[in-house]
Amino acid sequence: MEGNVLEECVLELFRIGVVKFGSFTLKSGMQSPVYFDLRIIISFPKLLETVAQLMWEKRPGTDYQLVCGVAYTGIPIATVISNKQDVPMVIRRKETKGYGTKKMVEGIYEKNQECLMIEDVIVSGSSVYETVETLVELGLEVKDAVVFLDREQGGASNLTALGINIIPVITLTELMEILLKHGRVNQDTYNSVKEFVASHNDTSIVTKAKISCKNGIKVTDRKDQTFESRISTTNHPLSRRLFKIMLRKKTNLCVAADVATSQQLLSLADQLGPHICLLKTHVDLMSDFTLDTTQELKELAEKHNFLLFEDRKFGDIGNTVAKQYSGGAHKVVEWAHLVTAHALPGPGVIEGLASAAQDQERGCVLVSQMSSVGALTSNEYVNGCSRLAENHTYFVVGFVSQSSVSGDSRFILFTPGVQLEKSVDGLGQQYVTPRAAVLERGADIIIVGRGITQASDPVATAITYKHQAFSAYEERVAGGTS
Ligand code: S5P
Repeated sequence: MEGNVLEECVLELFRIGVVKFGSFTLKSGMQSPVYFDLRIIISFPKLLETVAQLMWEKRPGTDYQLVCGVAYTGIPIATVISNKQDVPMVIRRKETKGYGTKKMVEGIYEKNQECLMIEDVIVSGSSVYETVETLVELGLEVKDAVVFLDREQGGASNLTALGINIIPVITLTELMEILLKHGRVNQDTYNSVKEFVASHNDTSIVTKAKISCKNGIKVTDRKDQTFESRISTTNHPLSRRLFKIMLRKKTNLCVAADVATSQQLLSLADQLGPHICLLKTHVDLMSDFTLDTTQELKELAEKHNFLLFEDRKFGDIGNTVAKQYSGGAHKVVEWAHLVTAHALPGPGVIEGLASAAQDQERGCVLVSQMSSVGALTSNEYVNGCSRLAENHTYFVVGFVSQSSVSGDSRFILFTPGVQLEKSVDGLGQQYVTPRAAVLERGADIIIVGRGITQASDPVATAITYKHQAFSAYEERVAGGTS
């Protein structure tokens, strides 16, 4: 009986346009071939009642004293359940009101009351978790969440790992089977959704307590782990070296030596060497840069214990970047430990660079976000970079970014656009302070160019940046950001 009601309900939801096929960007930035928009159900009161009834029948417990719908679509469903079953309801606001009682939760409740969560669709499970977190902070007991549709993208296992029992009325696969069986979709559409589900099931949740949960396994967020502990989690030898250098020299400063001559570069490298973990170059800015310069640069890097980072931003097909990296006038692969690369070409750019590196200890940093005004690095692009990195940890060391694009402690985040004062230059560069870069934007390493190279006393200025950035890192791992 329930099977028929469910099938009819799914067909009706399809008829009114709740299920859409095409190309959709989800809240997380993920691109999906299917979208489930249950919001419109408020325009179909009878169908809303059926959905609410199907969800209520799935409740695992017997004595809930409250129901709570996750904003927004969970709220009207929970309202119907509350009304029909005579169970009081609470609502958790998305933002605290700036006036009145400033309450996060509306409705009357008492500590230790058991509350059933109601949500329309889960992807990672983060919306459910955020709501549960607030209710639990107020002393309510929340163990069970009924969702109408589980998109099977890791949300259920993430929530289970965080102690929430998640019960879907239907999974995306089951929904697609019903639509296929009744001829509402063809086999190709069915297959494309199945493929999507199989390849996009590794979503994650980061909790307020900074525990993140990925693939159903709890892990502490990158930002809260010490460089020391990350030495053992990363599998890239250059990341391990960088962590060790940063700890030994107490510096997470990378200087961008964007100068015009080899002499200026070598002189900066020697003066600033004791205070940096990395020296970033754009050797194509110099007219006189030769392989002799690289020899001297390598000696200075040895002498002061820092790594060399050529910011070439490789961004072509694998075959081309492999030749650009190993050949040309600069033979970058022979002297630069790290290079930057754009993720735009896809995996080929990393594989091309890695093939040219052969067995030398080399790595790349993917440009995930840029510091310039109007950068086109959308959420989808950022997520794509993370997936590329996760699949190429043998070569990708981390990301150039402006926010905490990854909670994965194996990756190092490099943040440029840093000066002692928040400001802009005349060509779209935007600056934040070293403290903001580390504490608010999640940088592990700050990249500073003109703030140091054009200072009247570059060494003294580098020391100021070094102290500010490293103490912000120490504060962060000590729990200072919460
Ligand atoms: O988004 C970015 C990425 C990079 S690598 N924004 C940046 O500014 N960079 C580089 O960082 C840029 O090419 C330059 O070498 C350095 C910033 O220099 P500054 O003088 O503005 O501090």
